[in-house]
Amino acid sequence: MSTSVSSNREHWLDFALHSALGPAPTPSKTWLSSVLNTLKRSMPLGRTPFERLFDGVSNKRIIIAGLDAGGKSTLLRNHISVDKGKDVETRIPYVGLALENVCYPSGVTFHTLDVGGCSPQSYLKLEETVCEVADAVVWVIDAGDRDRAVEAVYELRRCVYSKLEKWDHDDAKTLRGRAALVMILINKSDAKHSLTMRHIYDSLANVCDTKIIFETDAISGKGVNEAFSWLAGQLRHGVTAQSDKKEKEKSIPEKY
Ligand SMILES: Nc1nc2c(ncn2[C@@H]2O[C@H](COP(=O)(O)OP(=O)(O)OP(=O)(O)O)[C@@H](O)[C@H]2O)c(=O)[nH]1
Ligand SMILES: [Mg+2]
Repeated sequence: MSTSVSSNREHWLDFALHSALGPAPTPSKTWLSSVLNTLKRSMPLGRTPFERLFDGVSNKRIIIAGLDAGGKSTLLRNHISVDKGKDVETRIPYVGLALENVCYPSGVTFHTLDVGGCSPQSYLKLEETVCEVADAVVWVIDAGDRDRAVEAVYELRRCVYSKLEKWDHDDAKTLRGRAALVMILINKSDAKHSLTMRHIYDSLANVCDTKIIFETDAISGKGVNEAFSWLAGQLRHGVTAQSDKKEKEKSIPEKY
């Protein structure tokens, strides 16, 4: 894990986090599991094309977050799962936060997280902390739900970027925001009159680069591999979205 739990965090929060996410992913220790992993690596046919995108990435925790009905579970079950959804583990820890998880043998784990609604203050803090301890946050926005676009962007800013927003007046160290690496998916791009990258980029103009935004359709799979291939590349090379200045800006259509 790239980010350690801050020392001044309240004890209940550490406990809730452990309960929600389990221990941080670690490499397999037994000789048998390492032999099996080696065998699995040398037999790539048994793995899905999606899993192969993450070759060379190990022990990373990726949170797939966003408002309800954005398509997080669909992404997890249709694309990330290696066993048609049978390997999706649903965990409802005592805090009541429902998380679905998929874990690859490499230690790359994906967790979905529902954000927003009328959650009590303690949940908001937990959501922010989950984003903070993740190696990457994939924020899913429902492109077909224009009515909640403002809420989706508000929650994204709160959960992922609120430290960044303090930066102008505060401390340069917080420039990267709360999460180490962020990718925004505008999912359901197949929906009629859907939101586009331009809408979201305009709402986030001061806090993110265009290159972290992708349009996806989790049902047909359009755009999904492209987006996660970018994410895997960032994780593989240890580059954070905000610090990689050399990458060319993605061009966004002017009109929407
Ligand atoms: N048209 C279209 N529908 C989608 C897409 N992705 C998901 N859906 C549908 O949207 C609905 C909600 O998807 P879920 O995957 O359950 O969304 P979620 O974010 O997990 O929702 P919660 O678990 O309620 O937070 C389902 O009926 C999906 O079939 C997409 O890209 N296009
Ligand atoms: Mg779901």
